[in-house]
Amino acid sequence: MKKTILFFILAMCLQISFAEDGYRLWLRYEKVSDARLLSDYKNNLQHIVVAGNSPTIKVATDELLKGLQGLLSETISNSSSTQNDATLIAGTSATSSFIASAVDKKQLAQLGNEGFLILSKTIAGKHYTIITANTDMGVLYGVFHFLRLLQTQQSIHQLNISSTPKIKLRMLDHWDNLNGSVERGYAGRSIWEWKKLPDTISQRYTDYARANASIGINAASVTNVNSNVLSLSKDYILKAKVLADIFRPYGIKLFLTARFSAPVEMGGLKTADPLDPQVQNWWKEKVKEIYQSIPDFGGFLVKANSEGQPGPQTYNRSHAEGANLLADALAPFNGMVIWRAFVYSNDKPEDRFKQAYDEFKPLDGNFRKNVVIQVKNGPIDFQPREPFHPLFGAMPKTPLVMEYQVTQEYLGFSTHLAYLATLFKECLDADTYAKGKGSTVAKVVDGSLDNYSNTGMAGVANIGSDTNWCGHPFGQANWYALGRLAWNHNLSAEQIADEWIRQTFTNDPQFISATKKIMMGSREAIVNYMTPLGLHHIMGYGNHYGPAPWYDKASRADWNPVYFHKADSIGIGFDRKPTGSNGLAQYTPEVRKQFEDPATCPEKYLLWFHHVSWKHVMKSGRTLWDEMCYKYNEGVDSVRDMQKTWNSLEKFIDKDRFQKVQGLLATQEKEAVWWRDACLLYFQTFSKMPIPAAYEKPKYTLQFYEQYRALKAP
Ligand code: BDP
Repeated sequence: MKKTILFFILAMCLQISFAEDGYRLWLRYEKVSDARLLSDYKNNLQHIVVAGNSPTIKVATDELLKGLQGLLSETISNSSSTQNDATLIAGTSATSSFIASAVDKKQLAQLGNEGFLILSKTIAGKHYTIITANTDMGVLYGVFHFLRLLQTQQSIHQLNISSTPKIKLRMLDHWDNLNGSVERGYAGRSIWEWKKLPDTISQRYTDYARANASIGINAASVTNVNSNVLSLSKDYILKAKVLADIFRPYGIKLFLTARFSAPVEMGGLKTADPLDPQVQNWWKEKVKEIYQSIPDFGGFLVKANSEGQPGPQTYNRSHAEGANLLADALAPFNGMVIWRAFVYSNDKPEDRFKQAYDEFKPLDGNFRKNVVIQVKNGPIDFQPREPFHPLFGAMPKTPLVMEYQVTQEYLGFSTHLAYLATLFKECLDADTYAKGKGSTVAKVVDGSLDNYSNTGMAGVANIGSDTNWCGHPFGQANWYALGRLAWNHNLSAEQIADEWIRQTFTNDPQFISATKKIMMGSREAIVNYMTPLGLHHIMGYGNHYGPAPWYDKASRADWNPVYFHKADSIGIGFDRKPTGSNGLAQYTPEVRKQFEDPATCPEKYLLWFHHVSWKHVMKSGRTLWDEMCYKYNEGVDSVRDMQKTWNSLEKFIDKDRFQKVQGLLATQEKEAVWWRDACLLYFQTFSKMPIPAAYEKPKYTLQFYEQYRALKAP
């Protein structure tokens, strides 16, 4: 069926006003402010045809209608008209004979299942815009991209866009518990209302799927990696089915976390040993049951033998044996296992930096074809800055999926403004030297270095039931950036910020350039006032909020900040050279050499790898201690600059969001000072050196900060 949509231009423009509460994310479709462009769009987008009748095409049609209605500010209605009237045609060669004859087959052949083309064509003197793909899902991605062009006020003449995702699995991992709480979630409760499912269906599920599709995200694991066996029960499978049914037209596959001990806890077996035939059978039956309800179920995401989670090692089996057990059960249905490398043992005194590599590197080549290993960007744990994880480049026979943390567990929750695309890119651009110069992490993750076909990039979601989804209005940018980078990691952090600002706020050039400056510097500001020069994991114990470099009471050594900074009267930093833990040995010789020599180690990583004397002379000519004072102060100053810049932008945007960001920046400034003063006072007890007179003096004593609870997160 071909659907033709005709625009009726009303004399009166319909003004629909929305509260700027952030709910609409980057899909606001406000009227185009540039009059010339608006009239050009109106002239060229009078008649549209979206060919096909699948649920995905229905979504694409609705989206185009909604988008154009908002952007052109015209009332739009569907009307039956012939394709000849159309100036914008979307569909596949299978659903549109016009497209079949107008589009080069060779161009289409390069698109795969998800890519799309957006083309300007003049045929018989008439100008057409064509959005096409090999699948309806590709068409939907194309529609979203086209709307992005309009929202960012770009010309729609001479379009020749061919876009295919560089990464296959583009995923959000929700650490959401079945009781509605969200582990490390700072934007309200879980959006999944498990108690009310399957009978009550929140509109938010559709809005979530739509937002994800608009940035290319095609997979979601909806339950916490610290998993509850109940999510595999019959009742919960039926609840999950409702979500999967909603996600399907948007091209999103649902994944669940699997608790390794489920055969015991749920199946009543005596063991969960992966080599036990009864255990194997239990998983086969369970998987079959899931596929009966969710025929396109994505598979399992598994955290095993880490931080108290059950796993194969409980039965003296390896991670490969554990992963393969689930992989064999999923294989007949094309399901996959995403097995996490975030593993560290309770009883090994080994440097945590080294444990994932030690565990997984020897298993390279032992995993089934439908297993991928999900590796955090850095070797410790989602710190404001980490060097890249040494596993990248070290497992040529095993696809490695990148795991980022979008939720700001270690970067000030949803109170601090942190644009994370710069962090994501820093890791992707790092050179592993696995196959010589240019073997970047990006090439490992997109499969081009080692020819992986199962590629993936995942982010731990920052989404919750807050009206604006992510708590901080700028938190949305990180969800957006994850999707855009997973689609095309060649985009720069700046380009992504630019797109996001235009769609989320305004196309005003002054606002864009000022806001981009805030965003681009925001993560570095946090690094500076929390953990400069390679310090890491010195946050509050448990909640990971606020400074607690002095903390040494945790039951495990490596849950204590003192374990990570190792400050003493001589200096500070974690020696990971052969004289220390030798964690550096896990990198290729080229990388190791660079980090091993304090003279060539980038100073941003210095204390990751070296225990450095307080008097060590830095590149700036300052001593390490003075440099630390400088960096902590620089962090605070950056936040103050961000405030100043933001305050100058009031006239460009709505009051709601302006004031919300203004308030959050005020809190961030206080907390940056808290971080600076607490850390400098504490480290000063070792350095015994003065804070240079040019800097603000700490307002309180170290004792005060050690007992400080007022700003502590719950
Ligand atoms: C740590 C979090 C913890 C997660 C863990 C993980 O503090 O809540 O369960 O990561 O990734 O950073 O499994």
